[in-house]
Formats: sequence, C-alpha cells, structure tokens
Amino acid sequence: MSASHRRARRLTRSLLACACLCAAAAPLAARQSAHASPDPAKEARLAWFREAKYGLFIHWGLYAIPAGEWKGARIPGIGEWIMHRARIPVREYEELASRFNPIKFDADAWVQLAQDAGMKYIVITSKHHDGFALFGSKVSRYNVVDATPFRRDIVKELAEACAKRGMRLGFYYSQAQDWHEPNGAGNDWDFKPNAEKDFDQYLRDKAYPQVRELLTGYGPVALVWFDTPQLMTSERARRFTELVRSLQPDTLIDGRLGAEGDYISTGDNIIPGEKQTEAWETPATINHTWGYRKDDVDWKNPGEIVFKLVDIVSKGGNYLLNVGPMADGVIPQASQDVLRAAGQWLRINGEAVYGAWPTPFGEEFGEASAKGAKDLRGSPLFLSWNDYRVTAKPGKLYFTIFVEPRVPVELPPMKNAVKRAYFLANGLPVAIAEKDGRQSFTVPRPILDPMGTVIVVEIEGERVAR
Ligand code: JFZ
Repeated sequence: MSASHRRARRLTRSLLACACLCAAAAPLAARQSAHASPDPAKEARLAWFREAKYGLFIHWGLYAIPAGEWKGARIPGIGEWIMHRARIPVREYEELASRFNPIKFDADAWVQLAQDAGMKYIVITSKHHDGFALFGSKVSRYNVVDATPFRRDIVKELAEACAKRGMRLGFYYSQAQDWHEPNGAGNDWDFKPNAEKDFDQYLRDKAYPQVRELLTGYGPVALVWFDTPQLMTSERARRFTELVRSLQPDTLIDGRLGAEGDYISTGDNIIPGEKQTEAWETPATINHTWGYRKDDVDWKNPGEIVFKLVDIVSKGGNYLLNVGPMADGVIPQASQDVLRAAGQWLRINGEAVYGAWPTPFGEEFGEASAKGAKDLRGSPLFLSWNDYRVTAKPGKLYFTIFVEPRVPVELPPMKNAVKRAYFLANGLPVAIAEKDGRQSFTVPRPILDPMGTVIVVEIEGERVAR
C-alpha cells in the first residue's frame, strides 16, 4: 500500500467515524495550499469537482414500486434495501420488473430540477445492490430495456438530457453486492454465503463488462460511484480502476471502490468537524432514505440544506444530495420544492459557494467543551457553533451568517488589511469597526436573509495571512 493510499485510508476512517478529527486533520489543515495532492493527473481530473460543490444523487430502481412495504407489511430501513431486509427471493423480486413502467419519467425535467437547484452534477444508480440495471445492458437481461414493459434506456435518456444542458453525469454502480446473482456479494437467502461464492465469476461475467458498457455507451462519464466494497481485494479493485482509466481517463472514482479513489466519500450524511485538504464528498439524504419510501416525508428544509452546503464548502468538500423518484418516474414534489428553494438562495449567493476555497480560519466551527464533557465514544465533546461559516476566493472572504448575531461579529485575527465589506445580495456596504486591534462588523436586524446572509469582506492580498 502506498503512503498516499494509507493516508487516504486513515482519513476515510476518521471521516467515517465522524470524530472531531482533531488529531487526523490538524497536519492536513496546517498545509496552506488547498491542493496539496502530489499527483498532478489526479488534481487535473478533480478540477471540475472542486469547483462544482453540489450534486444531485438519484436512487432509482425496482424498489420504488414496493416503496418500503412488502405484502402489506412495513419493512423498516432504507427503501432500496427492501429485498435484503425482507429476504425477498430473487424469483419474487424479479417480478417487479414486469411492473416497472414509469410513464411519467422525463429526463429533461430531472436535469431541469438539478439546474434549478443550483447543482452541477448528477449521479444516478445505474445498478444498485438488487442487481437491476437502469440501462440497456447486453451483459445481463435483468435491465430496464429487456425486462420491463417500459423498454426505454433510462440512463441513455438522462445522458442525452445532461449533454444537451451541459450537466455532468456520473454513475453509481454496485460493484460488489449483487443480490440477483448467485456469485454476487450479499444474497445469502437464495444463495451460498459470501465465503463460498465464486465472486470472480460474477465480476468477470457481470460487473466488469457492465462498467465497460457504462463507460463506452453513454458519452463522457463524470465519475463512477462504487459502493460497499465487500470481498473487494486490492487486486479486484484494481481491475475496475484500470477499466475506468483506460476507457475514460478523466472520469473520477469515488472513495468506496475498495482501493484508493480520486476523492474521499464520507459516511452517509456525515460532515467532518474540520476542513480537509483531500477532495471529499458527503453523500446525503433529503429525508431518511435513498430509494423512495412512501412513509418517509420528513424532508430537510431549505435552510438546513443551505447550512450543510456552506458548512461542507467551508471545509473543502462537496455535497451530493439525494432524491428518490417514485415508481411512475416523478421525483416527489415536496423534495423538488425544497431543492428549488435552496436553489433560489444559490442564485443570489452562489459566488460564496461555487469554486470557493475552504475557510482560512476554522475557529468558527466550534470549541471543545470547557466542562470536560465526553461524546458518545468517550472522546472530548466538541460543541459545534452554527453562527456563521467562511469561504474564500482570491482577495475575498465570504461570511455566511446563519444566526442573527447579538453582538458584533469579530473577524478572526489576520495580518491582511480589510479594504471594504458589503452584502453579497444587494451590494450595500457593511461598516467595519476596529477596537483594540480587532476588526468587527455589525449585522443589522432583522437579518437580511433567514436562510443565510452573505457578507463579502475584501482583503489586501490573495489569501489570508495569519
Ligand atoms: C450505501 C448503500 O448500501 C445504500 O443503499 C446507499 O446507496 C448509500 C449511498 O450507500 O450505504 C452505505 C455505505 C457506506 C456507509 C454507509 C452506508 N458508510 O461508509 O458509512
């Protein structure tokens, strides 16, 4: 294992653990450059990703039909896992394909939604753990074209709509778990336990060739989002890396292949406590499931989404936010409304997000509990502050204020002189006061935008000097 691989593994572990990362992140954060990776080809591949910040994840497949319910019983857990949770035999689950007929599916409308939301890339489940492909595969007939009355290649239609509208498209592909195949990982209710399977037969006959199909039949692929690397030795993973690199050298590989990818994927819905130097992405639900469940209507509100996005960007990451379309092809209206409301905020304040650097400070993230309280793992408790977050561009700092400050907001100490400050939304000036060598600004009440008010502070020099 290479040193950078080891570092990425360590970092992944700490991100997964959602620890406050003090130990793991400090040496990384101390590096001034936000782009410290020693691999120039990888940095070139990542350029668009570091700029984009915000993407739409789409979990769609046969599981949208049962939508969390099987034979009249509510099956708990995430919707796309229903086959596993209810131990549904392959022969029974397969019958869903003959009922999959999403006549309201409109690829253009989906891409339009992503654009209205201010998202810069889309990632769709080309094949999830249930093994069903949303594309016309020659490798397995268990796909949307050959096994459903719908007969349309969903991935192809989405790829065409994305190409037309300048939207990047990536493919989630479950490389290891495939509950439909006797030798795929994960299904031990129809088939033998993983340890007794001929996993390489499954890889050779389905997974490698399907990844090849995805990288040859659908135009430029922004990224492949591998997941849950059960049984993935580094040798098996390397074959996927070689396939992707040889067919489309610019395509990114996520952090869940089972070998080093181009960026780190955090645990689902996990946002690290501190900024990171390596490229990273938080995959997140907009309610509590990825695949559609009719009983989950607990949507995050637009303000929460804006906070999470700015929080993530201020720590150097990307936000991949999921929707679960229904069986008729429609993305639940409530989730569309939430995404568009957050998109409205981005239309005004996107300058603070797209292409922005992480915070040059970090003290705004919070403080260690002074009372010595411990978190659930027994580590020192970190008390997050949600008052504001900072992002940056050459010569500019963006303070996005989320909580109406009761006292003037003090700028963290820096050597740079402040040139001027103004509201991003309307350009009106914000007065900077100086007292005892500390600069501060006062936010008028009521706060301009309850979802987040951006104040731009222009400084002398490109970057903050501390
Ligand atoms: C996986 C899938 O099993 C799930 O269905 C969904 O597609 C999600 C995006 O990814 O679930 C995971 C994988 C990894 C972690 C958590 C859930 N993790 O590392 O914390």
